[in-house]
Amino acid sequence: KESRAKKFQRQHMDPDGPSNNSNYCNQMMRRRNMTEGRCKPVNTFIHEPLVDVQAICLQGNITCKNGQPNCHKSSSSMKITDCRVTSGSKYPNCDYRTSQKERHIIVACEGNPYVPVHFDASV
Ligand code: T3P
Repeated sequence: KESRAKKFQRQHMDPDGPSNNSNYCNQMMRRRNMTEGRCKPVNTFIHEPLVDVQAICLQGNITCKNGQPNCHKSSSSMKITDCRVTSGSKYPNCDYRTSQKERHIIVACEGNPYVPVHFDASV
């Protein structure tokens, strides 16, 4: 079974991206298997080295949106792409808007090694 850490990497890591095109989210959301069963409504890809994203877990704890204490905010801003399903999108034809941003990101970390398992927010 896919570990939570590997699932985070599949859903959120794209260190070599972004390809500078408006179809990025349509392609990547399908390629990373987030359009099976339903169109995942919101998903962020991070364009930074994995080690730099893993290092966010060393930052001080903050409270996650769900009230758990295991969230951590990046000390620097990171290159990200937000994918948001369009209002006209109809499963199984998942249609996404692609927006590139530079933001601090907040991730939840778990386990030993203590690594990112959930993307909480960008700020
Ligand atoms: P996951 O827990 O698999 O990382 O909050 C529900 C999902 O939406 C969650 O999936 C994270 C994802 N999400 C993003 O990827 N980017 C965002 O900016 C927000 C708010 C949520």
